[in-house]
Amino acid sequence: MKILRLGVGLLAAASLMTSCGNSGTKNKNGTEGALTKNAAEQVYIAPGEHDDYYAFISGGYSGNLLVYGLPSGRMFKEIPVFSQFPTSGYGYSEETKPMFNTSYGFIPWGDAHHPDISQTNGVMDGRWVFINENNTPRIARVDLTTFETAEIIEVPNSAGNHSSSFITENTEYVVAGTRFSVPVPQRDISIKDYKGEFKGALSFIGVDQETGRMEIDFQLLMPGFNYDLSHPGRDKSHGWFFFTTYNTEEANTLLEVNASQNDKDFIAAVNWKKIEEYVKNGGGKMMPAEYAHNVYDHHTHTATSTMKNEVRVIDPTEVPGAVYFLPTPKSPHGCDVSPDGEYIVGNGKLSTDLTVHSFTKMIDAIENKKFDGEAYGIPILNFDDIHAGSVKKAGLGPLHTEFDDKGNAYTTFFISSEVVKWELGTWEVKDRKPTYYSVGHLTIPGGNSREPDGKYMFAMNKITKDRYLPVGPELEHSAQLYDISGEKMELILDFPTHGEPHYAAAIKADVVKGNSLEIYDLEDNKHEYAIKSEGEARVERNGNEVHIYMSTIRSHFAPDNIEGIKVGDKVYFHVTNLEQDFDVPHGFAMIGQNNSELLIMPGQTKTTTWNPKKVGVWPFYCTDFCSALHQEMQGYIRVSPKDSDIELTWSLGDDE
Ligand code: K7E
Ligand code: CUA
Repeated sequence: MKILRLGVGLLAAASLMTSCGNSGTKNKNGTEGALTKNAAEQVYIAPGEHDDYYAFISGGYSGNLLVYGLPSGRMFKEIPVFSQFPTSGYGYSEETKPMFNTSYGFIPWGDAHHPDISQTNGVMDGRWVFINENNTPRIARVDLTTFETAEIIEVPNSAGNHSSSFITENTEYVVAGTRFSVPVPQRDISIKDYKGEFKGALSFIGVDQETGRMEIDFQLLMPGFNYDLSHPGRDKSHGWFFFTTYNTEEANTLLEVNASQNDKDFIAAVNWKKIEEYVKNGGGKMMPAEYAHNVYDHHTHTATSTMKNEVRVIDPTEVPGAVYFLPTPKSPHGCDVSPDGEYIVGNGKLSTDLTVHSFTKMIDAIENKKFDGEAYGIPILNFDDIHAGSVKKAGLGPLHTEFDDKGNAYTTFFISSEVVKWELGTWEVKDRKPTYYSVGHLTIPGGNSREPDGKYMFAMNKITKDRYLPVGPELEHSAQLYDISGEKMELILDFPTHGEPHYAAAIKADVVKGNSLEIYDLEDNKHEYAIKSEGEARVERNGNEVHIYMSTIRSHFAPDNIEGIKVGDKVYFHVTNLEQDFDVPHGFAMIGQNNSELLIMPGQTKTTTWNPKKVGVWPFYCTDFCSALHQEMQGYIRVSPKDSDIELTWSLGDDE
């Protein structure tokens, strides 16, 4: 890796010297001093100024979604999605625990890969971000008024929910595909019976246009390949969805060898409009399937979880014209569609060429029934009939492709650690720039829509090594921002990301920022334990359950002294933040709590529990520095023995 970097660095330096012909000090990227200064200006956002774009970068194995600004690379927020987050109490508070309910029980962690932003007419509209969980298959929806997770739906009959969560042109569907095929329904069979017995489910999850609510409309039960990535058709190919497959060999052991035998795997082309129609006419069949659907309501500030017990499944061979296989070399990873919907790029990670299929040619071949056999009853098209062109010897290990607004495509190459710019139609390579190091995905704002924005591109790298000050063996990953407005790409910024940044979705800030909420309206707080004023603060005992209706306002809790709690009680703190000013949260933490603190936004109610185990007088306090008298924001709870007859009392100030 080191050798490679030096090699490319020298090349870059050499080309700069010949093109500019001037001398100057060179930094370790091989760029010249004056250019470096220019790059700094390009990413500089003056204090108090705002960035031009939001970037939503997946947190990978952190399970979360990170919000960054571009071009500065500054991080604004970590949105907890699939993982417990003690910073806010997400997944620990009573209100948010139901978000982690699944058919496997409570799952406190997830592996998030591909965020995608909602669209209207093929253009990003900034209402919601969807993101997949790979390990225990789920799709989440983040609301971009609150920047909080609003919904999580489990995907049954799936494993390794990887070719997800991509959005159709009008957010009709968020689509999820299974990476690991599994027995459907799950049952106790030999792994050797893989071939024919295992299925790959492609799930089409409908999205309600008013509320954003998700429901699984249907699952297509495909042959037992690995469905790796996907993208929707758009514009002329709207109504289709494309999925890369590997392991069409259907191997179940040593896949690194056994799943690399076939010269070509497939891109599966799915005509979802046709299947939608079939379903509307009663097609498909309901099969028993257990999966959780969890919804957070920001009026009640509470999530509910519902267990579903059936799902509609479709056998692709029963819907003529619904699915075709496009032969594609060789174990493709990314599957990307050009802004006009004409080109489908298959990034064959074991091929030296990038393969591009033509949607027009595909339709033509289908209409003329030019098939080259079938797999499990699904017609296979002829490679030559659908092939638009190939980018020859573009690099090593192509992974993902994005597009600009000038007819160019940008592909990442993992093995040769570079981004290559090439032209749609001529398939000519126009530029290549090294990435430091081993790039995975890349993102262009609006890149997965009809209207990409050709100003910036950022690469998300798997290896960080020497890019930042060393921090021991475990490093954050690194992203690199390039200016792509000119003929040649220019590296202008490195910035660290948190977790593993598989993919990111980015959008013009103007589309989103005006909708962002500042506070929750206290009057509108419908939480069942909310109080609207200090006068309503109280403590109620019900057997050994104690409910404390507590409020916060600068700079005290009400009540702040409580007596009559006993060892063995289960104490619920229902804390309402009465503030109605922007950016005045209060926190709550109790000594010896076995869960996490709460961070409560203005107008919001959150609940945490505490099991007092020891007799004594125990403090609680506000964890967020909320005013000059924040350190005074505290209280005490007296805990008496189990059999004590101390009366339950509470107080604030002199009203004892
Ligand atoms: Cu990291 Cu999109 Cu999960 Cu490729 S995937 S790198
Ligand atoms: Cu409230 Cu500190």
